[in-house]
Amino acid sequence: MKQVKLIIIGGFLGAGKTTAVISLADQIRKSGKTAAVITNDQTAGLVDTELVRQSGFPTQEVSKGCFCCNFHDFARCLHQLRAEYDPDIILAEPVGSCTDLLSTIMKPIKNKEAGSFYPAPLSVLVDPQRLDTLGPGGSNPFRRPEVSYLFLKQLEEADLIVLNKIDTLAPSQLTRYLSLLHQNFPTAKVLPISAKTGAGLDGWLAELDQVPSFDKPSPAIAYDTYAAAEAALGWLNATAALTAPNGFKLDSFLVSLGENIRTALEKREEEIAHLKLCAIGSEDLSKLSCVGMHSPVSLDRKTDETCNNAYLIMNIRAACAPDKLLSISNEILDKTASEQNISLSARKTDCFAPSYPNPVFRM
Ligand SMILES: Nc1nc2c(ncn2[C@@H]2O[C@H](COP(=O)(O)OP(=O)(O)OP(=O)(O)O)[C@@H](O)[C@H]2O)c(=O)[nH]1
Ligand SMILES: [Mg+2]
Repeated sequence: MKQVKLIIIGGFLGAGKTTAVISLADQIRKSGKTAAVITNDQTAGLVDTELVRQSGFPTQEVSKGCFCCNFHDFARCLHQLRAEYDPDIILAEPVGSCTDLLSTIMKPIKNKEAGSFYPAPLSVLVDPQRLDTLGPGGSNPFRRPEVSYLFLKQLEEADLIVLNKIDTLAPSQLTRYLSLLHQNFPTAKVLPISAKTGAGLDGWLAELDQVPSFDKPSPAIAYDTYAAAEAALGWLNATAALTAPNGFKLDSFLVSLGENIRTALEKREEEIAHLKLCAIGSEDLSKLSCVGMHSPVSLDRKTDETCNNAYLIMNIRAACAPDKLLSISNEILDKTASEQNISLSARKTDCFAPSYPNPVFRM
């Protein structure tokens, strides 16, 4: 069996990793090669896994914590995909609050799994809006300084900094962000792309054919600050069955729910990192994201479906205490469902702050 290329795509919550993974996997498929995907979260019930599966790629989910703290689980998923599908390439999306991937994933893969897998250069995606306050005299990209620390550490270890969402930028903005990244992270290659339109994907794939240099030292990471950043983020994964005898529109329910959660968090001055909602009907799904208080809610995947029954997945990451996040999301879900005469059942909710990162290997 052949050695499989492993492409790790890191970056902060909402940077566009899942969108990029699906676009790259599509591009790989078009080139006649085969791709599989591993998604990752602190707990089960992932919008991302649903989206990747819908795109038709073999998918595994590591859902009991990040790849680095569950390296053996990650390796088991890699081997399972290789044994079942024999893909040319596996794309893996670590949790968006993870850093130190070079020491805790890339080097362990190279040293312990060399017979089966080889890592491509480490890509870290970035949303240009998060860069607005970077640079001399700039303030922190996040209200909480420890979250800003985590965000900058992610970029610092990248072989490839992938400036995503360039479809939203004017040429002068693009030039400014590129030079900001070159100045702040001189050892990384900076690649402008749009995961949405496909711009720049060929160039990125060409860079991913290079062999990463493992000679460069991993950035020093203050684990206590990294842990404080993760702990500052409330994490909510919830699922529920939705029923309405008179029917309801998936898109409009999702938009109302997203807007209402965003407004409720804003009113309480709680900062969204990424709010993701997905409603799955009998034929199609509707999916919405909001990637920060600077951003509106965006219905990324629309369906005109009116249905009587659907399945809802909510993934919210916000700089908010978990108990507060839980009560806000429950209250808003109840209110929005009742306004649209939808009843809720089989509700499951996990809400917590990620625990101290404790990688299996650190090389
Ligand atoms: N305009 C534009 N939007 C994009 C692009 N890539 C992603 N997005 C949007 O950004 C939002 C977040 O995208 P995701 O792919 O879910 O981001 P992520 O990094 O996987 O987020 P997490 O899994 O929470 O860490 C969604 O609304 C996407 O549609 C892009 O190239 N252009
Ligand atoms: Mg994602």
